[in-house]
Amino acid sequence: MKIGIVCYPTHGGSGVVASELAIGLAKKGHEVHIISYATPFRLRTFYRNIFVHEIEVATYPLFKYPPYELSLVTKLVEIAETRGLDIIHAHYAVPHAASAYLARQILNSERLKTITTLHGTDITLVGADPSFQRVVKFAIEKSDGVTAVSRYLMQRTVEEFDIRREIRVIPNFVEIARPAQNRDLCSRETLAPRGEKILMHASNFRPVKRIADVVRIFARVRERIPAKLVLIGDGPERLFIQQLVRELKLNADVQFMGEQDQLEALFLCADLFLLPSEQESFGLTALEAMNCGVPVIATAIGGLPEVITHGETGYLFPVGDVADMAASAVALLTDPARHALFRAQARKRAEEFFDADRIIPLYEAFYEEILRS
Ligand code: GMT
Repeated sequence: MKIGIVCYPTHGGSGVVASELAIGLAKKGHEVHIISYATPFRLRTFYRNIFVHEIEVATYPLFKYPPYELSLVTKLVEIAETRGLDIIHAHYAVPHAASAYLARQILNSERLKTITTLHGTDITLVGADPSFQRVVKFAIEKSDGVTAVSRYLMQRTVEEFDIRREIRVIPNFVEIARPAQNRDLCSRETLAPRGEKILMHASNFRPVKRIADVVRIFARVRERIPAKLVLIGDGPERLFIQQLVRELKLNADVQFMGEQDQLEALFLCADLFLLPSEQESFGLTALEAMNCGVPVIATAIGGLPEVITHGETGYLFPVGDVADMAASAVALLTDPARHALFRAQARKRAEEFFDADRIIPLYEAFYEEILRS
């Protein structure tokens, strides 16, 4: 198949999933065209069968807001025509699903199909905003196929947008072999020179991630056991979090790593991953941590219970329950036998349910089904 994948190039989960899907499809011989405003960070090396097309967004003094979605439509029309695309697969509904719809209308092609994958905030935060709601609903209804990354997100979309069509659940996935390829890059001694326990968090540092809770959980853990906190990522909350770390006098034990392209190299050093988000449609970083054999303490919200099994691969608590999250972290980190069991179970769950080799064929089968319909 010839597949055009539209995605954001940044470190967010939707761009990661789109890039990894492109790599998986290209390996299986499909021709994949990535359409994005920059090269997604995971596609900066050359892959056979992957072609990256950057969208040039026209600016003009009249435009306070350059019309990205229209430049995207133009690029989609050009690529679909010149490369003979079978499918345009839009990752993140806003505005990609609407742009894909418009491109297909312009091309007036029976053959070309559009698929939208919903990732989370495109439904729960951005898409539900009154300024986008009607367009998102329309674009979901008009896509030839729609997928959601968790059962939670599928149900939430149906309720929020009163959707009556099928939304196929295809969960996010990980490359099972990747941790082994990165094993030598991990250096525990650098992050925790006195053998302290290593807690980690990775995100886009937005309020929805509740990183202040990460810091407060860590503060309680460190009162009980020697520990270090590694914070990966960047975003609007970073300065506030740095201030909180200073106020709690944790500077010496908290390391800000900024954005990282390959999380596995760091996750392999971790003893515990923290994800106390207010909303999370899936929690890709939690799965990436589990793939490295790291148990996760998270909130029992959104799609996280579909990824993390409470009491087996980590623990789930209500949003803001810092005390219980910290207590369970201490209990797990001070019980070597249970910690080793959770590590093994986390990795096993990633392997059994979220292996790229199992999930990418679900996308292929969905493409084929849509092309036949
Ligand atoms: O986490 C974010 O806010 C970024 C966002 C994105 O689209 O990049 O993440 C969403 O999509 C990820 C990939 O499917 C999911 O793993 C995240 O759970 C989801 N984020 C939220 O729902 C808050």
